[in-house]
Amino acid sequence: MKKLYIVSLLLILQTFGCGPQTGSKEEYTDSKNINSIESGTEVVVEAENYASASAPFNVINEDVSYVEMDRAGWLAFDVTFETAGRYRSEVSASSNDEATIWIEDYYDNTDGRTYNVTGDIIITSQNQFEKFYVEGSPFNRTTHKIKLHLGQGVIKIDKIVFTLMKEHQKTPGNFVQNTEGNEWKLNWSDEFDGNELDTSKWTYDIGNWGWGNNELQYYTDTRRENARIENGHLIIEARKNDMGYPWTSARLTTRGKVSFLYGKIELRAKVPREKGNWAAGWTLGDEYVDELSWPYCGEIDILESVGYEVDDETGDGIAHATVHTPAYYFKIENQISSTKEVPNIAGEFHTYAVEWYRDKILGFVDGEQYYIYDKSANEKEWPFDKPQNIILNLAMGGGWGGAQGMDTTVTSQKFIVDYVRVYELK
Ligand SMILES: [Ca+2]
Ligand SMILES: [Ca+2]
Repeated sequence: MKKLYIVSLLLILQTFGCGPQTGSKEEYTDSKNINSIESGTEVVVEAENYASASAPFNVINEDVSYVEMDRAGWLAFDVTFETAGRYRSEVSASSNDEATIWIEDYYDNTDGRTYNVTGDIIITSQNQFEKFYVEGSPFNRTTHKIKLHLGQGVIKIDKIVFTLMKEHQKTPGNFVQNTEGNEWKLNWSDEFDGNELDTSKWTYDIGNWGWGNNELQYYTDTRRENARIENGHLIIEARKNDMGYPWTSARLTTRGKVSFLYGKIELRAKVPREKGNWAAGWTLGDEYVDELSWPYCGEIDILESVGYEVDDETGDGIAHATVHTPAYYFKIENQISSTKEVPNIAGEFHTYAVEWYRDKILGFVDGEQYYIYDKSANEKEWPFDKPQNIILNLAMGGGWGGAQGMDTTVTSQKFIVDYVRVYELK
């Protein structure tokens, strides 16, 4: 899911003219260094207590104390989170012109990467402080070096408040599949029968922080309109202009319930066809807690399909298989992918699978192999001796799904999954 993050990063650079600021000569350091107060599940960061900034912005002390940013730049803070999880990131601010801000995490990371954990937040309040927020930002339990970036406009910033929405759940146990033998035997599955999603197997990833890719959708929590069981199928439905968001959708994960090591992971699915969607069935390492975890945790993309590659008339499209590891991933532009044309990928069910061995990962569509990843020399090439959890989601827009724009006539898109099965060799 992360392969085109670099595109969204470039978009950010182009749109706002601000990116990694490490070369700045203007850096100004405030004498105060008390950046955050942690109380329970709320972390309050007063803007006026910034540790450093791209320029010496004015601190104003009135009824509230705030920082007036009169030009593009950033304020930096050290912020300690006591609980790992998904947070609401809320900024109290005002602006007389529409100011655009975003929050960068781990700005001094050794990989030289930019972690955008909010996406754009537009500040439209005139003359008085109001609260603007996005939800779902992932933060590990540690001290984070964050920057609040102002891309454009003039803004008054009082504070940032991070509120815990969902604590990070460790996965209690995992299925280890045998990899020696002649025949695949079923070990775990969800056939999506019955009337309700089986919550002993799945949980919801929630929020609209952009998911590392500037995506448009808000992933909802336990909402039938976005994720439901119908006629033996899981329906993930993206809905336009819903609940006050441009799009709502759902992202289901087995993280916190069950995870898997080795074996064959198979899903049977139909993807949506219109321009702008990005459907995926994939796995992510259990060690993922926040954006710094990736790609060290490893990722295996079993099926990815983007709507602009699907023919409107025939429904023909393209399946993508990829793995991401510390040695091979998008940022260094060497991730190892393969594609396969799939007839009527949107109109008919097809079966997508990976076979995950101790030294290689193979990808299949309808039983035909089209992908191999066989680099297992060291931990950087092969983070795949640790459990991965399964994720099913339908994104809208973003660096890849939205790369050719959105079909503006579409108000609903459905990713339909018949089953997910995990097998081992016997
Ligand atoms: Ca303040
Ligand atoms: Ca089924």
